Amino acid sequence: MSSRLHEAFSIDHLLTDEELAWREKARAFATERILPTAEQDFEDKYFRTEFVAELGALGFLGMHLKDDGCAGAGAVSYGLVCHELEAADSGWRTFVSVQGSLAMSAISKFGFDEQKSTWLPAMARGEKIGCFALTEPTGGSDPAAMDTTARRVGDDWVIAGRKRWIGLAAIADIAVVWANTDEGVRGFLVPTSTAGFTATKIDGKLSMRSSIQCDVVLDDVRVPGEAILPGAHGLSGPFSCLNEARYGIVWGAMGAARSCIEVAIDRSTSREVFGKPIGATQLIQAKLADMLVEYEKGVLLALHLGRLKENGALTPTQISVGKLNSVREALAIAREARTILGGDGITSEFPVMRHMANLESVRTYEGTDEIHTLVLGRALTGLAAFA
Ligand code: TGC
Repeated sequence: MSSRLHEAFSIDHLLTDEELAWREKARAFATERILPTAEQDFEDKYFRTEFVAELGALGFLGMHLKDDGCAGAGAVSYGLVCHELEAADSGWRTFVSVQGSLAMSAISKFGFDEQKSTWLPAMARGEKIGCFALTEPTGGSDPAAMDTTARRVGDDWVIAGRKRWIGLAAIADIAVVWANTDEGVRGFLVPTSTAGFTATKIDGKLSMRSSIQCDVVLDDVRVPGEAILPGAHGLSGPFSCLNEARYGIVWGAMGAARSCIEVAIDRSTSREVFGKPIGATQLIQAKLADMLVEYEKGVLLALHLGRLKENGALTPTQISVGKLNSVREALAIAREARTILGGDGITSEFPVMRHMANLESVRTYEGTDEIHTLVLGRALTGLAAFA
């Protein structure tokens, strides 16, 4: 973190030594491993597979889970790690989210003991990769309308349907697949090597270019009866995993915002126009001040939600407040930072356009701005206005 931003706003005194240690580990990984190639990887659409085991060795995968092999860290520690990873690139916070908050959380919350012992330690080490197949090509906002089905055939289940925007699916070993059954929505653990399972990387993305999102086809994929996640009945199953991922985004998006503010401060003090540093002008200072105010509010909200989560008191409505605010304000900060950088701001010499492009995805996945707005509208009025 730049020293000027740190002096203006630091939450260090509100964090425990353990939380600060997690943050330092993540900051070091982000700085030493992700950042040196972040721009090039974004341009090349290159996913660095070697980081997966490194993230596992650092304890970041499923780090908030208490299961065997997982670090059992607190919610704030996890949030701080998301913050630091996303300050480098949203793609790596997304990786940790999909693996830990979605796939591993689903197994931890709803799995048989044997499913947990088979998958969770290996996933925590980064030896096995998971994905979370909920969203379908017809749209992600209304999972209740999903077309994917699972039907009983003897002791087995046969799953048929299509999924889209599934992070990591093409490199995953195991997919958590959500499907309609005659008893409502259920979750299944599907090894991606199962006949009929196909994952194809989605190309042509101008956002999240160094991370992997896929189309998935489930062509009568046959899995044994014990592939079902016994604890998940209905949509509250996948939604409770989405809560975990959305919580990580509350912290993560503010990390991307921080990176943009740091660059903007640096530019403001080093770039001269009309014979003086642009940061000596009132217009630039007003922009920087507004960015700082929103960043401070966003981080304090994330910390507040983290403490609520640690006390088991965090509600989905509060998560919607955080997800909506963090991503919306991070995008606004990125746009303002770009104006301070002038024309150079559109180049890959600076991380701002990369963050801005990535945040457009973050704004849409895990519940769009519009969905979270309507969740809040429903909480305030008691009236659902989704349809
Ligand atoms: P409704 O159908 O009425 O409720 C179904 C059940 O779910 C419960 N529920 C929740 N439970 C826990 N946490 C939440 N946040 C929950 N929200 C709803 C609800 O209580 C009910 O339970 P039960 O026991 O009565 O059956 O749904 P709703 O009217 O409450 O919600 C409507 C709406 C629009 C809020 C919901 O459909 C929604 O959140 N939509 C957005 C879904 C979304 O975020 N999709 C994007 C997922 S991202 C993705 O799939 C890609 S993964 C990332 C990657 O791979 O890269």
